[in-house]
Amino acid sequence: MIDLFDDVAQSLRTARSIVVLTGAGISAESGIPTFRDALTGLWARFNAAELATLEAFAHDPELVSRWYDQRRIQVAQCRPNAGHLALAHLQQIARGRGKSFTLATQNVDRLHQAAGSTEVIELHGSLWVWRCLDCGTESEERGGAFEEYPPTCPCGGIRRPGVVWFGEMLPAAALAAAQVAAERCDRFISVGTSSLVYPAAGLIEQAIAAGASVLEVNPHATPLSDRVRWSLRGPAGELLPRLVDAAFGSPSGKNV
Ligand code: BJW
Ligand code: ZN
Repeated sequence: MIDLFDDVAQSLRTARSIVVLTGAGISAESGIPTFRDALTGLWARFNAAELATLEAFAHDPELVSRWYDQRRIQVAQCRPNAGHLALAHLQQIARGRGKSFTLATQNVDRLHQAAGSTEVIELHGSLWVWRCLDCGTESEERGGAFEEYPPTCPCGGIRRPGVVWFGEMLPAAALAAAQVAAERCDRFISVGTSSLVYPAAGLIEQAIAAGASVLEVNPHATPLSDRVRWSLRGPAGELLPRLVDAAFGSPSGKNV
C-alpha cells in the first residue's frame, strides 16, 4: 500500500503548478511565537489580536509601536529553520523542472527571503517597513530599537509599522497575484496557518474549489482540515524537508 508521504511526494513530482501559503507556524521553530500563542513577559496582559488594529494604534501609539519594534528586534536575532529552507529548495527544483511555483506568506518576518526564497508574496506586509501617516514615506528599518515611540518622520508625522491590521485591506497587487495563482494551481500546500484569518484563508478555499489537491502541514487541525486532500500532522521544520527529499531528493543532489 502506498503510504501518505509517498502519495504526497508523487503528487509534487507530477504537479504543473504549486502554490504554498505559509503562516506563523512555519516560523515557530525559529523561535518566533505564533500569533495566537499567549504573549509573554511584559506583554502577557495584552491580546495580540487587540494590538493589531488601527484603533489600538490610534488609542495608544506608544504602546503599539513599542510592541512592533520589540518584535522587529526579536526577529532580527532569528534564523530561518529547516522548513523555510525546504521551501526555498522546493522553489528552485520546481522551477528548474518547468513547474510554476508561488510562495505567499502571511508572515511579516521575512524569514522566507532569508532562506533564499524569491518573489515571495507578502500578504500582511513586513515588520521591517515603517510608514509615515502624514507623507506616506516608507522606509526599511534594519538598525537597533527606535529612540522614541511612536517613531517620527523627518516631516514631523508619526510612523506606523508596514503591516496589515485587522479591518485593513491587503496590498491589492499581492492579494490579486496570490488569488490568480491559487485558482490556477494543481497543488496547494498550506503550512503553519490556523486558517482563521481572511482573505488569506480564502486562498485555500479557492484552490479547493478550483480542483487543486491541497496538503495541510500543521501539528493541529484547522477549520479547513476536513476539506483538504492530505493532512500531515507535525512540525513544518521536520515534515517539509522530509517531503521535499522524498519527492525530489536532498539539496546535496541525491535523486534530483
Ligand atoms: C505550526 C507549528 C509548526 C504551530 N509547524 N505549524 C470573512 C469572514 C470573517 C471575517 C473576515 C472575513 N474577511 C475579512 C474578515 C475580517 C478579518 C478576519 O479574517 N477576521 C478573522 C479573525 C475572523 N480580516 C481582515 O480584517 C483582513 N482585512 C480585510 O479583510 O479587509 C477587507 C475588509 C475590511 C473590513 C471589513 C471587512 C473586510 C486583514 C487581516 C490582517 C491580519 N493581520 C495579522 C497581523 C499582522 C501584523 C502582525 O503580525 O502583528 O496577520 S493578524 C495575524 O493573523 C497575522 C497573521 O498573519 C494572521 C494569520 O495567523 P496565522 O499565520 O495563521 O497564525 P496563527 O497563530 O493563527 O496560527 C499558527 C498555526 O501554526 C496554528 O495552526 C498552529 O497549530 C501552527 N503551528 N507550530 C507548523 N512547528
Ligand atoms: Zn512623513
